[in-house]
Amino acid sequence: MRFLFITALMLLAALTARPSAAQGAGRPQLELQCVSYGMGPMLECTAQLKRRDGSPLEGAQVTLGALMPSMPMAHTVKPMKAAPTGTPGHYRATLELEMLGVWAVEVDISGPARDKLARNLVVHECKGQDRCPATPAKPGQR
Ligand SMILES: [Cu+2]
Repeated sequence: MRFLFITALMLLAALTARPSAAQGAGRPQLELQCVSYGMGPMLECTAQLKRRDGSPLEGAQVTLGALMPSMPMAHTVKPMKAAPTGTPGHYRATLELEMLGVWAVEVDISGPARDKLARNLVVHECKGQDRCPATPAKPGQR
């Protein structure tokens, strides 16, 4: 009986320890800021990546891509390798989109962390020399 109890305790400890251990290695946190400009339109995005502990995720290989959730297969936007900006954990690339509207921008991360994250953004028309921030799409907005 005592043996069973100890086994159960150890099992419980293993189960509860698992999530925090996974979080330590865990998924990076992404903040994605994009601006559109010009014809295309072009979309310049800066992915700001942090580890779970809040420190910048440096030395990662980051690739940005985009697709239109409402038009699967309709677009073939070339994925672009994002370059470090000089600010730790920040990576930037410019995508050539084919139309305005809601785009899912995908952030592919490898190196110290491996993950694929995406954000749905509304890419607005931007006239002349302006640069216009892409805004978060509402849930279900396409
Ligand atoms: Cu489209």
